Amino acid sequence: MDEINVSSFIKKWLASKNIEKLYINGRWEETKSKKRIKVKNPATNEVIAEVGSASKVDVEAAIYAARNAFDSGEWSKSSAYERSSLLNKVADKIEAHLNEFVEIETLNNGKTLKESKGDVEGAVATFRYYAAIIIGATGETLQVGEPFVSKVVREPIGVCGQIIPWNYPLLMAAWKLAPALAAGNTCILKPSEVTPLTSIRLFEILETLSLPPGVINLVNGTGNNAGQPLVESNEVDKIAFTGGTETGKKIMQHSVGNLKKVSLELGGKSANVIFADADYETALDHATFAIFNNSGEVCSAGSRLLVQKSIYEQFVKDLIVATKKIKVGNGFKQGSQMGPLVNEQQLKKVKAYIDIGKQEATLACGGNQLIGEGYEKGNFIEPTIFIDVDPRARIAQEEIFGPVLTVIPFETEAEAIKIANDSPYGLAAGIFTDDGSKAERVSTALRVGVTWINTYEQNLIEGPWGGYKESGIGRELGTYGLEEYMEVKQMINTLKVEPTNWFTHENE
Ligand code: TXE
Repeated sequence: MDEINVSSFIKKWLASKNIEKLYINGRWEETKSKKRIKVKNPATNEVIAEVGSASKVDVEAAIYAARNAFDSGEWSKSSAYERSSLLNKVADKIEAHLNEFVEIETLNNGKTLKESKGDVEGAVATFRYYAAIIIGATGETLQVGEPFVSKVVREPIGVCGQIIPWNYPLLMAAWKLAPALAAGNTCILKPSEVTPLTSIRLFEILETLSLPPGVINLVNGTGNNAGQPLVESNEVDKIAFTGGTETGKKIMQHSVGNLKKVSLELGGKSANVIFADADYETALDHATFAIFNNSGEVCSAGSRLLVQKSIYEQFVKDLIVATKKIKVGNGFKQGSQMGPLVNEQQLKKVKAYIDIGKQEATLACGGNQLIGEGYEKGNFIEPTIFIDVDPRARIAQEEIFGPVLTVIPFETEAEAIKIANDSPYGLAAGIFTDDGSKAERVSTALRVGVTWINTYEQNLIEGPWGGYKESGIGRELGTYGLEEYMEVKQMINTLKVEPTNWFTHENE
């Protein structure tokens, strides 16, 4: 193992018993299959742990536990105050163990310590946010006219299967668990088999908070063995998924049995539009951040950079200079600004797209895997830029999910909007301009779930997050994210208790 700064606690923890187990009905359980999944450090490709691989039987046990826990009402009918207080305790505990989470995330995902710290802080904030808003949640009384009284209440949906990816492992667990628990649901979390470690640590911490057994369950395993049984089960009332668009489509197909609620946060090919009147230095800085942060493994990465022709040549030159300065290295190493890709499979996918790009456009910088000293056998790749890209080229249309930027010139505002909207995805977009009205016009015209004006990748817990088109269904975060975990019930009462006499009168 690459042991740069890995604390002795983490080394011991990786060899501890819970790593191999699943958390079901309030206990750490051995998998029935006894199978294991090897978990690797992306900076070296060395195996750092072997986690349990759940089979259908294990997943069914978790579903049974979550079903019973929900139906018992102990959690689902508990007071909002009680749930809020629990979520605040989760936040406190994560904060108290912040450094552990940061190290585990960097070791397992490869991202830099700075990036991991941002994620862990984001997880803390998510638990605190839902702890706060659930206290103020209210229903509605409708003015429907006498003799009726109508009130609208929100209730938890039930058993929620939550399937998360590898790019923000702990943060995605928080985005799923916090609103679901706040609303009173019971949960079965299925982390990515590539990055299960921070979820295991999170459940060890949750265990100390004495939730009723079955309210939270953790099933590690592959998509087919552990994910699909959750999706197919008629005892699961909702699936919340973040991951690739193709997997999202499969999940929709497999969930039809009981018409469970499905929310999907999928891929993207987001446009970042730079107008000539933008603050030049700000736009340049955000353009690199938008694509190269988290090694480009971000659903909302600004992977299509649209630059107005009058500044195109200079902007591209400066972009290349800035990109060449990015220090790629082991996430633990001081000074590393961009870590490796998460695994060999992702590296292979990104390299294949670079090869396609070489046929379709001009490679302006990067394009190579990094090997040799400091890179060991890790999945390191240079930040890569293709320029003069045809908006219809594959590298401008398909999600690469790595540090590969496609730069496209445009002349007019109308052309920028047309190119930006020419995508099967619709997650996010950036707009850089000094003209407030233009920013507003473009923002309105774009078919995406989130727009950023003169900034990029600002994820606000208070606001809705999710995509148009093939970027998904439903929203996370904010009150919108809470609503996704609640059913709406209308309760109609009458001030006059009287029969309708519908069938006892002659037809008039
Ligand atoms: O993702 P998957 P993969 C995109 C990105 C990436 C591509 C493939 O383009 O290159 O997807 O990555 C579980 N039933 N994103 O294959 O398959 C799986 O175990 C139920 C974008 O790793 O989507 C994991 O827990 N579950 C994305 C989760 O789905 C299944 C983040 C995500 O894995 C399943 C990650 C099945 N049949 C990748 N098959 C984003 N939107 O941020 C897999 N899973």
